[in-house]
Amino acid sequence: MSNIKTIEGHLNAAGLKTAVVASRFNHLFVEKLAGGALDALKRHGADENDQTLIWVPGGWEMPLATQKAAQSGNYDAIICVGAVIRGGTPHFDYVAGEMIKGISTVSLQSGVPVTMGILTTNNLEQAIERSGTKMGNKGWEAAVAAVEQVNLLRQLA
Ligand code: INI
Repeated sequence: MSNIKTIEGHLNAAGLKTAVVASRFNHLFVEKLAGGALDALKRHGADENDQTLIWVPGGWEMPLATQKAAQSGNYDAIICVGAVIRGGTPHFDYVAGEMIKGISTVSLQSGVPVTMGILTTNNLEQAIERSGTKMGNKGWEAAVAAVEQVNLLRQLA
């Protein structure tokens, strides 16, 4: 293994310009995810002045705003945070499916790393667990993934 050329991203966020795109729907959870993402960036060396927080109404609106942010050229990476919680109708599937497919398309088409800190849960308890309690904070994890991905892609360019 030691002779194998290995390329991987480091976790130093110094100088990185990032946007956190957050959906207001289920705000109780999403504000924790957004806070977790911003905290992770800061703790990995990013400057607060290089961070932007963009609020969209709901997950449905996330792909277009993320696309605009990616096209602006202002950000090295975009971290999407949101929460879709299953209800009694198929609404969940439409919103979750489109928002996640949409941000993935933005990333592939723009070349800007977009990471996914979006909860798709069956109930409120699962959302609580993943927004800063016993299962961690998915916003924090998505921010760390963004830092790693930016630093990886710079080596692949
Ligand atoms: N938006 C979410 O981000 N999460 C949800 O769980 C959700 N549910 O379940 O309805 C949701 N709906 C709103 C949607 O994203 C749009 O904002 C709305 O339809 C207006 O276009």
